[in-house]
Amino acid sequence: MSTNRPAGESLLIYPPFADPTWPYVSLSTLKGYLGRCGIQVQVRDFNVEAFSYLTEASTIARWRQQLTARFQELNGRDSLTRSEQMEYRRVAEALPLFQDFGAAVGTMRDGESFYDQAAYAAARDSLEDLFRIMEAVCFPFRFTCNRADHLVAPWDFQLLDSYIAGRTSPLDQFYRRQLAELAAPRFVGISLTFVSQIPEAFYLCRLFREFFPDCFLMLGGPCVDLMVRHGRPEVTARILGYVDGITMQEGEKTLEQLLPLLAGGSCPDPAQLAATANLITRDPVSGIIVQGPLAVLDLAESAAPDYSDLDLQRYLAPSPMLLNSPTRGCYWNKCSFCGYGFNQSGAHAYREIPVPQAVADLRALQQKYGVANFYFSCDVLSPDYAFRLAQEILDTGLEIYWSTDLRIEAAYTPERCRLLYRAGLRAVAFGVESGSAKVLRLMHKGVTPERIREVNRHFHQAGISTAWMTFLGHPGEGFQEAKATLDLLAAERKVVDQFIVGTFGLTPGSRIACRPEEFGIDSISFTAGDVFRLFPIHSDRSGRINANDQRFGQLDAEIDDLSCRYQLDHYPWAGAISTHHSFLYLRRYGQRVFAKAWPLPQTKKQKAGAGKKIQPRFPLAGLRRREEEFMGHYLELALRPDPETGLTPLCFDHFQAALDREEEKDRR
Ligand code: B12
Ligand code: SF4
Repeated sequence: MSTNRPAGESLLIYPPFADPTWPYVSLSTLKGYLGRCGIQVQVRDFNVEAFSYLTEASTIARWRQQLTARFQELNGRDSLTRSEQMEYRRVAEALPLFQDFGAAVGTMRDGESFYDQAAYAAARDSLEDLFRIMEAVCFPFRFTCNRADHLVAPWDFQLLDSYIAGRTSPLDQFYRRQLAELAAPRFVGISLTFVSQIPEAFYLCRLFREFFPDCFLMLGGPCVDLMVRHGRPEVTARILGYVDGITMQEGEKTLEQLLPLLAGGSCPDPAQLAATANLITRDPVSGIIVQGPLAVLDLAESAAPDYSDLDLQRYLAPSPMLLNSPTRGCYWNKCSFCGYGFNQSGAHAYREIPVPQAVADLRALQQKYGVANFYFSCDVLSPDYAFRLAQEILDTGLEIYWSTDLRIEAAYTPERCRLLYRAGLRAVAFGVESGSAKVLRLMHKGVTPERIREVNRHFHQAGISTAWMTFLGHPGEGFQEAKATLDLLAAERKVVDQFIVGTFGLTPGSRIACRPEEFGIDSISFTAGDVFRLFPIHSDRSGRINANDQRFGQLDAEIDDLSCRYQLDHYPWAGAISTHHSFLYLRRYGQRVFAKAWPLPQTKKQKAGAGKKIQPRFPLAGLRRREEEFMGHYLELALRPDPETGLTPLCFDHFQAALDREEEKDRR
């Protein structure tokens, strides 16, 4: 940290890769609050700006040239190393996918073609093709709207350093262009919300440090909070090698206290930093890492999010929809598998923005940005709060449409659900989790299958689209219990408008992770590369279904049977739960729009290879098979815990060594 700071702007940056269909809420929420305190900050959504760069004709032309050259080079060889084989297949498969991506973006933003299901599906497929091209360009890294990872190794500092030093990011040029145009900022805060933002967040930290060595650089957001809270002991110090400070939990009080300390180019006394709420810094003299006192925001002090720095037309949707968080935390906070938000700290309890203030915020957002659609971006609303909010919306004549997550509660009677509908609620997502009474008890979910069925019907019959989020494999779940979930879904199919059947994943900080023995979990381990401890691996003796169980196939078949009756998709597309696109489709075509298959997209892609046939010298199907076999064997070894360290060996280095051994074998 330098003692000579520029007196420029304070920037808050939202990095790729995340959903480009609407602006995320965290930084605009901070800007709204700080504005109320008289502190100016500028928000930049690099995620959506990057999407424009990625679909620009010049970017695509450059990549096409690059991949064509690479293909010719590899295709001219007599043999390829194992890694080259993997790259070659991706390059050869990507070359025919070049097309006019601007047209796909145009469809997503167009008020007519967006709602043409076949045109929409074609545009969505085009954008997925773009990600496949990026996978070839950036091999061995992969990117989508909610993924940015290595072929197999989790992000650790070694992998991050090599990604950054190799200037591997597909956005390197874009970032350099943006940073070159900036006047030296005095403060840059980067939000690390999702795992899929890890590489670009750290990439940006390094670039900002290179361009503006004197600015105060900081990371905040739920993902970095998780990394520091659960990561290996050295993680905090290593992150502080990238930035001057890390904000844990909420950022309002941190920035309210920190930014005035940086005003006018002054350099804060380390003692002042150490006393700043929720802030982690390193004392420059002693090198000791210090954390400021915990601060929890009283939501009566909050302000409406301020989206004024963002160009809402830029997002991938025909009309804007805004996120707003009238509550924080969860009033239930008992579910066994959940480490949601920051509830586990105990200090971050369920809080609500007073109803009149929340409705005034919504009205202000509607007037300022001309939006009708809102997503209430919260863990949950309590029923009482939801009813009061709905009544206030009606009483004050606010005309909005909204979507949110709610808990299944007896309070949601038919009459109350009709009230919510009249107040604009059009889509709700429930954490149903299981259809088995036994598993729901194990989960401490506080609901029964009967209650789920009843409450869901009340919402559905009121005209509100209902989405069920379920998963299989909770510790203690056997075949019968897993089947009960699918049976419940099948039985209620006519009144369930969207669903997802996920697989249990152990969440750091959850009750199961903290008290594994209570749930029959034998051991919890991590891969050697997972220094942030984001992906615990567990083994249990509780009769859980596993892939070797023949009945597993039966469950898969049931899921397939259910899914083919719906039009489901992954984030952020129409068909996924709680996405902007899904909400627009639900509003246009009604509750059941995803409860039937859509027409197939017309194949109107303009293939790049047109006229120029690509003739792979090495058979692509054979290469795919070899890669799958290699990965299968590799992962079997790489995910086996070492009895001494308790870690499984998977990490970037270990994978590279396995590749080298394979190449050695091939040479012999
Ligand atoms: C609503 C929600 C969603 C919505 C909307 C998300 C969207 N638009 O992209 C939906 C349902 C679509 C969703 C989906 C997913 N979500 Co979600 N979601 C949430 C939830 C419940 C609320 C988010 C919110 O609005 N909070 C309110 C705002 C004001 O708080 P905030 O964002 O945390 O910001 C505050 C602080 O973090 C801090 N801060 C943030 N950035 C910065 C930066 C600086 C510089 C500073 C100083 C401070 C600071 O200050 C802010 C104000 O106090 C959170 C849990 C939670 N309680 O936060 C999970 C959460 C964000 N989701 C999570 C996940 C994993 C996902 C999914 C990947 C799930 C999946 N497997 O598919 C998807 C990915 C979607 C995507 N975008 O790609 C994780 C993210 C962490 C992680 N492990 O990656 C969270 C934290 C839940 C968890 N603990 O696991 N999600
Ligand atoms: S799963 Fe939902 S209801 Fe359960 S504790 Fe987590 S946020 Fe609350």
